[in-house]
Amino acid sequence: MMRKKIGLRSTDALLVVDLQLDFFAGGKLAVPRAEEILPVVNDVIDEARRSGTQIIVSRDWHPPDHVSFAAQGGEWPQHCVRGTRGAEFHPELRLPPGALFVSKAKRAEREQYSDFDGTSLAEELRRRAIDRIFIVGLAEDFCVKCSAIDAARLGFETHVLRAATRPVTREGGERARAEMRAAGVTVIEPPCAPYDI
Ligand code: VGL
Ligand code: ZN
Repeated sequence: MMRKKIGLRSTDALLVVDLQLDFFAGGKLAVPRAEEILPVVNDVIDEARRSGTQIIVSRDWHPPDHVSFAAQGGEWPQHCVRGTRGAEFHPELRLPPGALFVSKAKRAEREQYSDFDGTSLAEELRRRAIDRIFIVGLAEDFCVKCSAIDAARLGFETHVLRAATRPVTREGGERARAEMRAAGVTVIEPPCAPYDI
């Protein structure tokens, strides 16, 4: 499918959030319809590569006793445990050379939904004079939302591509979009119709 171009520039960053096997069908914390975004994400990565846009790829990278896991009293099944198959990137994701990688939620005692929380990502982006961030990936109502709101608060012009993200729950997605917009994030609706979310 041909999709409309975003109009990426060399002073933009594309942030690809947590496209790891555990968040896809058959994984430990499968996000409904996550598979649908892979071709869209790959198209956006292609555009970013052609535009000289810095690509950042994040991953959820938990120790086996992370505070967010049910056995520790948290709200999630055990997922994305560092070094396990479920923590690997989806094999259809076309990971580009030159991408910057961010691993997060690595400490047992702390949850970290945002790619900016406790990382040097903001400084890395500023050092590269990046002023706009485009966010894709999973999940819209957790790591995408928290990363987008942090990015906007840190002063970046922040966009989330709705065609390239999916929420854990539909209601969570609706709330997330409202919260993101309230924080000044632009939620870009799917560029090509029909696109059934
Ligand atoms: C995420 C739930 C738990 C995410 C990570 O990447 O959005 N969601 N851990
Ligand atoms: Zn997690």
